Amino acid sequence: FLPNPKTIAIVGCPFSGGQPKLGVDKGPIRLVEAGLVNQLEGLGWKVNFDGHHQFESIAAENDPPIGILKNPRLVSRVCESVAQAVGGHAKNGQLPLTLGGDHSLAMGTISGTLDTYPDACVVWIDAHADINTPDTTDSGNIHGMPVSFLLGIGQKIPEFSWVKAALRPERLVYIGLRDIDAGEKRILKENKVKAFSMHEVDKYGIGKVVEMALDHVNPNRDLPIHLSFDVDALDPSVAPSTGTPVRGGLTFREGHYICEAVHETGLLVALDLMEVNPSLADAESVRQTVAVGCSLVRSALGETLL
Ligand code: HAR
Ligand code: MN
Ligand code: MN
Ligand code: MN
Repeated sequence: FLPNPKTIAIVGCPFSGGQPKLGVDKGPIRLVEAGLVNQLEGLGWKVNFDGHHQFESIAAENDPPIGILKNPRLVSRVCESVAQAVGGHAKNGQLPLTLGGDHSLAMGTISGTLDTYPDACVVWIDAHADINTPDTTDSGNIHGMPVSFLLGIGQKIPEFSWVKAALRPERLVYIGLRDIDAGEKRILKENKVKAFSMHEVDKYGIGKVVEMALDHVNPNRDLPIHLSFDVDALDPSVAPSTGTPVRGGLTFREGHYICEAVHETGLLVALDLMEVNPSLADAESVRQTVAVGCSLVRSALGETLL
């Protein structure tokens, strides 16, 4: 899908408004400081990075909760601007790499991808399904909800009317789930969304799980792929610096294998790396989490072991 010379557009999104913990807005800055641009150039990509996005200008000064949704206008406007950035880069034939920031941002990134590639499928790697609706959320944190907005399920909030319900449930697959709310379990069943939890990773092994996941969303291996990777999919021993760690996660190799296998399809058109929070845990844990974030991105963009 991508023209030569192959170009990555880094969309740095220092944003934390989809959840309450400060510091996740520093994730993209730390990932770039760790040398990500040079690393991707080393893989043969041209890298377009013109600085992190500035969301201060769209900060809503008066943003009371809607229902229990926190920072709703801010999240909506930031995601709308991210959708435009991602969509613009994709339409220019570049591969948008969005660095979060919290996972509410994927409402924007996936909207931008689907606006450019309406047939794209989404591979969502996460401990969480992020599919609560405004009716089912217990926390009111919008980072637990972006998928429901993309699918167009649940109560409609006028402030989010720009989000097209462009994602079809059969074009979505999860890997790594292990912390799903009761309401989310019901939504997954009702909409027949395919999900491979850690149980299936244990049972079949990661190689088979990725094959089954791609067979579901991309049976002929001809549709564009958007890979949205929440670093908390990894086990907390591998990626400790994240806001909602859940034990029993993907190993270092399982996480990388997913990225390598998606790269091997040749179908990747957009990539998100989300929820790195350099303010959580000690300095060595932060270094480790930032390093694994960079290395997942490199694997998805062509780094091989041999
Ligand atoms: N399901 C819970 C909620 O809706 C927790 C969501 C935590 N989400 C993330 N993103 N860290 O995957 O609040
Ligand atoms: Mn840009
Ligand atoms: Mn997530
Ligand atoms: Mn998560």
